[in-house]
Amino acid sequence: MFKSNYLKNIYENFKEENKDKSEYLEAAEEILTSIEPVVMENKVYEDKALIERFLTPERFVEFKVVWTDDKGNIRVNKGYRCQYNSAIGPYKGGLRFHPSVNESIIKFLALEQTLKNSLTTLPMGGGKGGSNFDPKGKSDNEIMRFCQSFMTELYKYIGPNEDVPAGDIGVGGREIGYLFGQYKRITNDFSGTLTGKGLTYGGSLARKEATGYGLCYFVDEALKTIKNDSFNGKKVVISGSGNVAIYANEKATELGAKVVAMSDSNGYIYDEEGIDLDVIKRIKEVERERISLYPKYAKRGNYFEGSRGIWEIKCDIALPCATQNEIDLKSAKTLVKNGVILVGEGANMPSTLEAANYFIENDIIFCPAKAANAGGVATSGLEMSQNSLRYSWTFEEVDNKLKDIMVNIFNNSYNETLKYGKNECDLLTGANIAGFKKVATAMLEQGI
Ligand code: NDP
Ligand code: 2IT
Repeated sequence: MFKSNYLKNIYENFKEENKDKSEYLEAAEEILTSIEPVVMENKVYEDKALIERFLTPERFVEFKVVWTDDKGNIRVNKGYRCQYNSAIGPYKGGLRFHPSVNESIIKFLALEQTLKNSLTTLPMGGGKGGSNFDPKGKSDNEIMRFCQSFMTELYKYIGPNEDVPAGDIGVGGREIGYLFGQYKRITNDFSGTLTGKGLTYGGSLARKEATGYGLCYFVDEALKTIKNDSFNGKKVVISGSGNVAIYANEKATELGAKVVAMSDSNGYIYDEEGIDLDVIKRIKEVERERISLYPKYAKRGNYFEGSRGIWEIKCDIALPCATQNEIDLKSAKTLVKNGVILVGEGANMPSTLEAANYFIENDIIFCPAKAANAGGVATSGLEMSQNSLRYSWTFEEVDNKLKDIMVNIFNNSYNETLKYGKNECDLLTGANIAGFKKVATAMLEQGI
């Protein structure tokens, strides 16, 4: 698979050590494959054991989270924080609460985050954390007690110049509020140690919208540069109906597209008139309910069981915004057969490596997660700046900075794509190389 013996050995050892961690292995394989040409050109990486060092997290903590449910039962979950790389800034990355969370998922996300944060051009290292706690069906009080217990351990490892967590799947504004409250209670320190905070206590305007909006800014720039085209008049399918999916829908629609399908983990809705986003917001943000309610509330559209079926819908642009590995090779083939021209990843690693390669080989513009969804963490970086300045920028100021950052990420990735990619659509190679180079330079300059 690798031409370089150096990378071949590293990958074999990594595989042996992580054979039970499929997501982490997949992310590492993708990155190593992409950066191979620059590793071969720069002997210093091998001389300084840079790749072995890069692929080893600086710290990984696993801890117990004990809490009491509303019936008085004592419940136990696992908590994690992976502090992957601090070469370019304090660790930064979200917290995921989902029953599937384990060491493999946290490490894959932390590794991806390291390159993503580098791409933002802001000074942030990479980290990720979370728990196998399932927020579904829990009362507000249960969520609060869980968050308090989780933070009672996590606070030991984080701080505004050390590690700054934020949200991810299952962690939104409500959870960040409870986590922040407990952090402040324990440490007596009101600081920007978390991002995604509420607007009354240091949160940034446009952070809620940032990942979805940023994804659309990136996609629009890619369409303009590579195909002299835009979102205008395009038929779009978006998986998921959480934070990223909702605001991707909002911006794509504003840019002239028609979003005809969205999903949750149970199934998807199809509405050929274009999805009524107010109905989705009501179901997901207010009622915390299932997307199957859409046809009843909107009085149009249809619901189908099973979330994977969404990729059978004919569309011009597919924006996977739910979770990892939601597009396999079979779904990729269906999308290509149906004429998709661009895939923009709002979720982290939603396409399997086989699927991603299939898109690229078929000249489908492939906007990889670590570049295309970096608007969320970039705006978290802007929230950190505002907290340090003890100041807040207007929505337009933050949104304009976000737009500039996304265009910059596209240009930096695209420049490397033109040099090293399989073709112009291979933004995967370009993003990995652009993100990696900066981290590698910082690591080399800081010594071992
Ligand atoms: P939310 O919790 O707000 O929404 C997640 C959505 O994805 C829900 O619709 C959920 O459905 C669906 N989903 C979750 N797990 C699965 C699964 N195993 N199978 C099918 N559907 C699933 O999370 P976000 O919108 O914040 O995150 C979505 C993706 O975007 C994740 O990959 C995350 O890592 C990534 N991301 C998030 C950023 C952010 O700022 N929030 C920034 C960059 C990336 P259900 O309700 O049924 O569980
Ligand atoms: O995957 C991601 O980039 C996030 N969940 C956002 C992280 C952050 O620190 O805002």
